[in-house]
Amino acid sequence: AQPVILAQTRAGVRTLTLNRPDRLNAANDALLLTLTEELRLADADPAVRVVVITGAGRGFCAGQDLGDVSGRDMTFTEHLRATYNPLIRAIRGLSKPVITAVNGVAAGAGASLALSGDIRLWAGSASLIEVFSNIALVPDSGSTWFLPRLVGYHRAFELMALAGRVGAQDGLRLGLCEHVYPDERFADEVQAYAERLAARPANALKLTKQALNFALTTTLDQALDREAELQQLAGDHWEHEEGVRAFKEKRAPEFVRE
Ligand code: T3D
Repeated sequence: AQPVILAQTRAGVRTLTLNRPDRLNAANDALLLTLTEELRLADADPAVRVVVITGAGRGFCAGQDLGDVSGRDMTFTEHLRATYNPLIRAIRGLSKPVITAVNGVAAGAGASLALSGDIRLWAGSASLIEVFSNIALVPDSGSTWFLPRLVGYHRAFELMALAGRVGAQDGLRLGLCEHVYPDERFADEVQAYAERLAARPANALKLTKQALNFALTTTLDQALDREAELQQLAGDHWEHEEGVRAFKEKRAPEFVRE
């Protein structure tokens, strides 16, 4: 059988490809658990500086595989806690930047996955649908947390209630992605972007991700305190010394050491 996740590393970029193209990469348990495990491995691998999650074929991820739901021996709550929730936590907690490279339609939990990246890059033919209400379910896998923070409560509610399809230009306008690239150049543009990120100071980016994630759920006072703590960890790291030395020597800093 075909592996449900394809994995390859190039120039410090680990690309994890959802690989059920004939189902628009709809997620079964094997795909969810394998992706989560691959993220854990990427986090532990010093050769990996950036992780890309993308889809094979014309879809990114059509959400839960609806062929797998009936006859399941888990409740919805148990299933979410065992599969989707650990995946989204793994992405948000990863010590390296995660790019979600949305090559096509992202629906349901696939939309949540698309939104969960630190950087979201979309192909021109990408789209996002909070499709859950079409099958009378509640948005899950973090959509209720991500989407209102991006577009506000009211737009989020409308997108969820009517399950409208957001195309790439609207996705960019609404802040659901950082960049849109033409389909024919998408894979190359994603790799080039990821390599640019991989050349940045990894320790500083890890701490930046921690600081932002903390700040999203806290007060200014607490965020200021956490910044002061994390700044110590950044300032004590060799990357900081290299950055300052490079500035004084009027050269580009070298943040990648074997
Ligand atoms: O614990 C729990 O289980 C709860 C968790 C819930 C999380 C969720 O994600 S709930 C939402 C589940 N997803 C959906 O409801 C989406 C269903 N799919 C669609 O609405 C459409 O396929 C799309 C809008 C995503 C794309 O439409 P289109 O016209 O581009 O493609 P298509 O023809 O509908 O799909 C192509 C094939 O993929 C087709 O198979 P076929 O006819 O060629 O053999 C279709 O059945 C299959 N497919 C698409 N989505 C799913 C799927 N098969 C299984 N599960 C899917 N989600």
